[in-house]
Amino acid sequence: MADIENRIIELREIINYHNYKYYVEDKPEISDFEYDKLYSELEKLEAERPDLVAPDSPTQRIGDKPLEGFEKVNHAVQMQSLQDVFNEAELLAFDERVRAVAGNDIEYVVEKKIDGLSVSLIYENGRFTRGATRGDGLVGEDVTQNLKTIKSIPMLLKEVIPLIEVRGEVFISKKDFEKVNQEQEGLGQPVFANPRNAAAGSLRQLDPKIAAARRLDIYVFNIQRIEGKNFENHSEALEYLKHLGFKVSPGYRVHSSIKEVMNEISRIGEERGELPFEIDGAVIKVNSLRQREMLGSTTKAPRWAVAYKYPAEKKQTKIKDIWVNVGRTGVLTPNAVLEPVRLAGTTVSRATLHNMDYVREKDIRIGDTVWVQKAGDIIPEVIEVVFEKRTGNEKEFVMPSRCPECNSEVIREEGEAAFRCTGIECPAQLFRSIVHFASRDAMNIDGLGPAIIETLLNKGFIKGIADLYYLKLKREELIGMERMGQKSVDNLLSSIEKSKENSIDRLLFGFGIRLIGLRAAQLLAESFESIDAISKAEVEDITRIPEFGEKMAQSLVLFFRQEQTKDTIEKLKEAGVNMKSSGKKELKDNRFEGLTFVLTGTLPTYSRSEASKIIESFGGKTSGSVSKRTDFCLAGEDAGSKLDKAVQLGVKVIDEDEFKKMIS
Ligand code: 0OX
Repeated sequence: MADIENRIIELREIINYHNYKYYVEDKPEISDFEYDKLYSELEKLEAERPDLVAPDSPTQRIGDKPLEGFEKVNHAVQMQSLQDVFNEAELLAFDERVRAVAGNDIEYVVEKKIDGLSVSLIYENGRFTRGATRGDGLVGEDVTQNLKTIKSIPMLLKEVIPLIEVRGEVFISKKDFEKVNQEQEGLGQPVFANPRNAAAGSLRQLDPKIAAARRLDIYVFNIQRIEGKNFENHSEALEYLKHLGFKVSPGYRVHSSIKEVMNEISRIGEERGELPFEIDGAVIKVNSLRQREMLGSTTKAPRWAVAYKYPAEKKQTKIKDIWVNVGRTGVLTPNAVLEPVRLAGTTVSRATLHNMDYVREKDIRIGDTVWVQKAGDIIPEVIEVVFEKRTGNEKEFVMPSRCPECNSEVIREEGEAAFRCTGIECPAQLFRSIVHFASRDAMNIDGLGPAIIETLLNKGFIKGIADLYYLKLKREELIGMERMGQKSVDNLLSSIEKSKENSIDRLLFGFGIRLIGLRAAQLLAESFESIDAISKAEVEDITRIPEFGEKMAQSLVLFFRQEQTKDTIEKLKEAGVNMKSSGKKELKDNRFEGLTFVLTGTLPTYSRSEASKIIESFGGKTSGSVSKRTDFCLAGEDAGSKLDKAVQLGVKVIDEDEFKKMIS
């Protein structure tokens, strides 16, 4: 019995040692195979003796239950932020301020500023007990379970001390970031824009198994609080953190002048691209803890430290071609295909050109040599043309008039930079269009949420909204799908079936036609007798509807002109989806169509608003002032200047009796 216990303790120590060698020092002493053997021996023994499984055993890094949410945590010591400086002059000003308070004998520590997510780790009696995100510096979130999956975070310290809280930056290496994004793509999930987002997203995963799979790492750079120990300076504290088993801020150095600091900053700037992790600057800290106390802090940031931010890296390369990407909202974005160039540690062969206005303003052409930069985020952009390198053989780029994904017409609205595809079945937009189609204000299809839609699309069950109404033919296959039992499939099919009876305003709104919102869809449904009638309407027919402007009408006409729209409507019709307005509106009397009335004075029986409603219900318009375009002035008692003006302009003046005759 005691043998098992001893062996368990021994194995934990051996495994912890090799974890340290591998994950902290990056100097493994045994092969993965040998490591795995030790690990599975420990797992086996712990399975035999569950009473001996300690929470800090190396086998317990990945908790088995996802969390419901994260608890809030009050930081005992504020997790301060850093003030930024952007150039040498600002750095010198910082040095001046420091020396004015703390004297001329100053040492600085320069660290790389890791671009990740700040966390605090608490150890009680040498054991890791709680880890939290920075949050706003005062209150963060308890992410202990996910932090435990980071192998470079020691579960047990090499020296047992009563209490220590340290601060570090959780990050993901450039290589692992690319792997994570490949995996995301494989799963049909959105990719992360940069390693920092990937690290933050992973640390905030409720399921620790997902967090564990993300290969997070940490660099520790500060002691927030400690009991029973004193240091004179920061570098001493960092050495002590190393001694405790932490992976400490890499390659930090102590400098005795701001000149040396500046050289170090330049050196880091040069090696930046080749580092295995992303940095967003360098941190300059006063080394002496006594001097730090003299300097103190503002409400947010210490006065004894600053972050030097490097300008975005940029390089010259050539644009081989410009192609167009269609986003999920249908917006067409021009992208430059580049001659590959190394930039901030990765090979860049594509860069965004944002939109057509940008391309014109900067006069960017195919064949141009351009400056490319990677700003804070990882997506590279073309920033300007090197005009000296123009040969005259460059070609201007023209936005295609048809969508490269689905061949529908591409439109650009007045005053908008974006070009958009109008295809209702455009594969690039399909997910969003179906989510909208099924949503509550549109076809209101119960049980057809984004997750199911995603699966239906991925498995090829649907290629457009009309296919939803043919899903019932694939009932058996649907039942075989992940997370879809017989009951939920039948419920879903019956909600789809039910939606066929919806009024056409829902269908119209569900099409997601640009500029046609809920109200416009209702007005259309009231003014036309069927979808067919709407699809045949001309711009002038539509602008007759009060509240409809030219742009809305054009958007509608363009939509119904598309082949994809026609096909979709045909399929919907065949499936039995309602295409007719509700009865009463079909009898609509438009005798005042195109006529404008001005009301003035008090009418014997109608109030003004009653009279206006009557006019509008017959398709007419009312206006507040008389002009040459006024057709009738409906005047009552005490009519004032409007009546005078009507007479003056020769507008026909009528009283209530005549009005009643007109509507009888
Ligand atoms: C980093 C980093 C961040 C301590 C006092 C205020 C900021 N991202 O690498 N913060 C700090 O320092 C804290 N140091 C760093 N190296």
